[in-house]
Amino acid sequence: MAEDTVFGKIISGEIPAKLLAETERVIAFPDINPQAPVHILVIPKTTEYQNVTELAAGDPELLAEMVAVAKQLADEHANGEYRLIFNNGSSAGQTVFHVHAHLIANLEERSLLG
Ligand code: DGP
Repeated sequence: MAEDTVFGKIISGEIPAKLLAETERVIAFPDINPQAPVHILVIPKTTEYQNVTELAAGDPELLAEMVAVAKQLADEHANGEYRLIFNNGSSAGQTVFHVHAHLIANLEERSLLG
């Protein structure tokens, strides 16, 4: 379980986040520390899965729903092309142990960030 993470607090409303998409089982909001002009986190509402390996084994349809939400956001906020990153484990850069996809797009505008 991934109950006590910052994303659990966003789901419960304890920590505010600007929702960019919401389905019955998924929400998306901007990453607090964006690495690209479009950098959105797509997460399931359930706290059951710590990483994408667990999610893919336990609920592949929910993983597919996250990808569908990411695609919809890439259509809305970029040109439909996107990078989807799942960090799995602390040595791979994971800091929040509630499965999440980093949706990154509009990379050609990176230079605008300075
Ligand atoms: P990862 O390193 O893959 O576990 O990514 C966690 C991401 O979560 C990181 O890019 C920063 C983001 N993040 C952490 N805390 C918050 C928060 O309170 N709000 C938002 N919007 N993003 C957060």
